[in-house]
Amino acid sequence: FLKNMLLDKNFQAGSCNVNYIDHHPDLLNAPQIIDEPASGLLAYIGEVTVNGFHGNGSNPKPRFETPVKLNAADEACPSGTRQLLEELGPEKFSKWIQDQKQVLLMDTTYRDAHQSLLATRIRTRDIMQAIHYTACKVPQIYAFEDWGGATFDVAYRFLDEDPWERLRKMREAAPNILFQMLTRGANTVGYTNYPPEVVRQFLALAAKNGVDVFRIFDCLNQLDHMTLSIDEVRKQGKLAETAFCYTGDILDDGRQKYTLKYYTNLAKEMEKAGANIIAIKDMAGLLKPEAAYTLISALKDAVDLPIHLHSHEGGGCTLYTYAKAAEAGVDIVDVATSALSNGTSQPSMTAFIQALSNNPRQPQMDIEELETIDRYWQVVRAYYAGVDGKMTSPNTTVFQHEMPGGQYTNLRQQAKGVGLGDRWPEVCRMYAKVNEMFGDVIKVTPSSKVVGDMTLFMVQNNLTEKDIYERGETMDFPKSVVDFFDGKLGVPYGGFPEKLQKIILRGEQPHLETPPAPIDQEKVTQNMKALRMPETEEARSSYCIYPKVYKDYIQRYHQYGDLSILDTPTYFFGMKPGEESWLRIGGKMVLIRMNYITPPSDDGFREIQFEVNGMPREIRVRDKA
Ligand code: 3PY
Ligand code: ZN
Repeated sequence: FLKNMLLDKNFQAGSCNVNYIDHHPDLLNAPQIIDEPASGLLAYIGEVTVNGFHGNGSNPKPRFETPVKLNAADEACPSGTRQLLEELGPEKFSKWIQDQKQVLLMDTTYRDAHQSLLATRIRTRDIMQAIHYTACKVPQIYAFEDWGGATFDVAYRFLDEDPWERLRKMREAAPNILFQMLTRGANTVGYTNYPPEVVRQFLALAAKNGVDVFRIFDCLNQLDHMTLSIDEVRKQGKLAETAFCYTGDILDDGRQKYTLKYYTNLAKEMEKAGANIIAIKDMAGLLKPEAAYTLISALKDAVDLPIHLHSHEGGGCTLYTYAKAAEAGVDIVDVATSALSNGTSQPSMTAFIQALSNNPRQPQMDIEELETIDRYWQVVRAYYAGVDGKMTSPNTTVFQHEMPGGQYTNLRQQAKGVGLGDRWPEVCRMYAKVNEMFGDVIKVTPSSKVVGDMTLFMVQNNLTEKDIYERGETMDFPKSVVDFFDGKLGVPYGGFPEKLQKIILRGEQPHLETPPAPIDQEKVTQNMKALRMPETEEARSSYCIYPKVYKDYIQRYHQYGDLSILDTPTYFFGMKPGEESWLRIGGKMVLIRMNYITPPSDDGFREIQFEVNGMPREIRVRDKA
């Protein structure tokens, strides 16, 4: 009876009362058929329990604290910057920004903070427990940076999630605060240049699904790689924030490739190209306090646009830098919830607010609410311990190697993967050397990956700069390095170092002006049909940008169903015998219980018995250990 009761549609919908059984005697009859959608989920839970996440070996499921419930389900969000943008339009809105006395805050918790600390792994489910509450209780936040950068491919690649779906869900939960995304100019959210129609379609869809502000940058600060995106964003009636990447040190006489004039000229060109906001993208956290004061003061004179400062805490000076930036008149700074701040991430939002006490530019918002929200993230961060670089203290070596915050932990992980874990300081020194060999380039995705790949190549093979110049013509350089010198990402400021370029391209001429090949849309349609992909424009855009990643995601989706409904500990670790979990599948509540797992049989399979709404279900999983 209990099983039938649990399977009953009205019971599942919650519309039954204590007399229910009197009116439904049929529930006392034979068991009902169990929903099929659970099959894929059981297969996934079985697989991750036995073989670990992505087959990386099973780990005992830790006991996690229960995060504080951020409950504002019955509240409507007060109006915020999004309504203001709708009312004023982009031009007047950017004037409104400039008129604000307080420094405005962009909260990067949902994008760069976890990209920099947790390999971009925070799942939609965990975001959704916080975003509505935050939008309701702290509606003074200028924007959430919550999409783009690495969140797009990581969602498909490692989280079995659809990034478009994430965007729509967040939009519904936080309709009042601007959503900002990071887009890499002609690379959008990928690592290579895409044809114009792919870039335009992607941006138009991002706008349609909920992005209001687009931070557009190019990894070599090449403005002509950004203009098409600026044009499309403006066409969509959204805000074009153009970012120049900051590297070097404008106040260091010994580092005068990227001068104050270089940056102010770039900002002027960006203003002419149609930017609504200028961002300083200090991806490695190299901008020191006095330099920030000088740079921001000069930018305020050079352009009539809001100045938005993005930096990382890596070296430990950034909160101080932000204070000097505030003094110089910066309009917006990027901060994150404390639990996901510092290390290689942004400075803490509440620390910044506190630091500006008694300063007329102090942001005014409910600090206690921000602290409550932060308590939620303190617990949730623990789910991601497996990818957490646990960079908690300042690391001033960043001023030598200049690795972007988002790259540091990744490259360290990669170095460990190829056996260079205990040679990490050497890797950092080599990174700086490679940068010098490349002519001092801007290092940010994807150019930072090129420098990183060359670095690992040289350390792994015990090569020196001299070896490259003497024997380089016989070496097989990483593909990203060859492509870079072939001009696939564009031309670095000041050009390529010719001698090295000749060696790497083995004397061939670079293909500097070759535009990316147009996409055969007919073929795309055929492939999408054959692979049973959804017939949506968003699916097409994802497939054009990431054909393999998207194909793999769809295959796993067909195999397992929607895995985003699993709680994060279950998604990463599976279940333990005796554990139960309520899931909402297709609008119905389903209770899954794991009863037992057998040891591997002679043929290497384990049997797992589950109960789904009280009905036993057995599956077999091959133990790959
Ligand atoms: C990205 O491109 O994802 C970045 O965060 C660069 O800093
Ligand atoms: Zn960043």
